[in-house]
Amino acid sequence: MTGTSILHYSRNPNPRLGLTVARYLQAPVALNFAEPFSEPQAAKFRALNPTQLLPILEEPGRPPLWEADAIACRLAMRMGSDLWPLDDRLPEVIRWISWGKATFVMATELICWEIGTKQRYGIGPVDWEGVERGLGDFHRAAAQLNDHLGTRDFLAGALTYADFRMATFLPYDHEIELPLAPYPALQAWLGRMQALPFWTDPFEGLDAPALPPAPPRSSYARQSPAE
Ligand SMILES: N[C@@H](CCC(=O)N[C@@H](CS)C(=O)NCC(=O)O)C(=O)O
Repeated sequence: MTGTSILHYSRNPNPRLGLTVARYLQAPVALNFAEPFSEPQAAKFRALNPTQLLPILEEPGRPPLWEADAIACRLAMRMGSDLWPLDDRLPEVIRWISWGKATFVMATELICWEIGTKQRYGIGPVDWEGVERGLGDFHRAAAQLNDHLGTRDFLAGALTYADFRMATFLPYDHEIELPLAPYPALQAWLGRMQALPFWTDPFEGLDAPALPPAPPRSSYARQSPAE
């Protein structure tokens, strides 16, 4: 392949996931911090991805690739990495990606949206009923993951992209404060993820402005009906 590939990312969860995987794999891609909804970048990003969302991978001679999972697959293929194994192990990896997105990832995304993103950008008050629903789904999925991870280090035995995907929203836990305490095997797995290169800080050495901080939890604590 000739020319330079470009991975467009931001500090938000899915672009962060794409960036973490690219850096973990040491993929030969230029890393571009993007603001796809701001002028004058919006038109360019609309052309790359009709949703304008990140991450997006531009590769010479190929159409732009968007969706973090597809980008991770592509980069792992290019690097010949078992992070996305192209053999008998693949269905197991797909199973955890698919199950995770419908359960654990979706629950953590909902909580992160209400308590992290909405508050960070002043989009609106916390929908506490939504958070309660998210927490119910979180506990169901976390219990299942905890059982599964009690007997193995990673979801499919060895580390794969399914682990990265399952943990998409966990780097934001300092803001969203998930109730992880009842799930020691899940916490131990998260510790193993945090020990991976670039997991804790995929932005190391990059020119990527910090996200606006989410306001302290105390500033939008849930009001009781009487208040
Ligand atoms: N399903 C998509 C979701 C992409 C997405 O929602 N990206 C959001 C951040 S999580 C985005 O690009 N927001 C604008 C930004 O970060 O500037 C994927 O997995 O890649």
